[in-house]
Amino acid sequence: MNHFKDGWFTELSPLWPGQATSFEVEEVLYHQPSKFQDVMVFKSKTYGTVLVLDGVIQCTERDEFAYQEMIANLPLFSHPCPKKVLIIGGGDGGVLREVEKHPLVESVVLCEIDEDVINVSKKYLPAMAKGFSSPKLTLHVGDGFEFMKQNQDAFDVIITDSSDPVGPAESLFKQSYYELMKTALRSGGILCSQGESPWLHLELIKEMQTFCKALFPVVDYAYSTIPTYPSGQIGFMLCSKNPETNFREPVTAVSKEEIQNLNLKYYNPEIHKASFILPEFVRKVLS
Ligand code: SPD
Repeated sequence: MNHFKDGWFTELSPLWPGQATSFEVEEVLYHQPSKFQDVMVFKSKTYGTVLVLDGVIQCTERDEFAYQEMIANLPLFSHPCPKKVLIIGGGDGGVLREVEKHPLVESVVLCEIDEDVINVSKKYLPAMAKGFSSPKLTLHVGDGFEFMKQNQDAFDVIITDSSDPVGPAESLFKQSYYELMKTALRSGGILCSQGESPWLHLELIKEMQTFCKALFPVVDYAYSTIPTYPSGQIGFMLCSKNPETNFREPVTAVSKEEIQNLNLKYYNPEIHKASFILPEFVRKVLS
């Protein structure tokens, strides 16, 4: 599929038929196939540098924080003591940047299958990739399934920062993957996964919610607004092994001063609570 025309990049995919997002391109900085996918980075006219995998936008410098801060902080501020964190995917480093600065996090493992994504991000997206120099980090290049099979009962929080359910990430939206995360979580552990958009994938979200409810005592769904992703919105599936967890009330409400110190641009305790309030057409299906 050719995504470039007349100086514009257009994000086309069968996952959002009949619609597309376009960005005016200043310069293509990198474009090579990796072992797993097509990897591209371009400088856009108004959204800064953009990372694209298999033709799908993963992040732009302008709005990436709306996703990375929420997928990281919704679970971290729902757990009373999130000491050990595992990130599956997240090769651009943005979620890692958010996780490693959380004061209660002592160690983070990032397990990414595609080393090229990490290297490209270090070179072209340094503000996202800066977490890779954290002393809290252990980097594992490999398959998330295999890693979790060998690391059971090991993590307080698991975050799955994946691309969409086609190609390398397809299996990360399936029940068997959630079963594996359950065994890799310690007692009381929490997971948060990229959960697509209710505007486009409500059936998939419902299906995931159904198997999650069979596995975990507490399951909830939140979302963030982000202009770059299809339909301007992306959701998060949250599950807890602790029946007492209430995702809608942060365990610790981060203060205004800490928000400044942590350099948070999207997340605050109010948006944490509000992100679980769903529009009626979604609430009807997911309730
Ligand atoms: N439709 C694209 C969804 C991409 C979600 N993952 C983004 C990775 C950012 N760290």
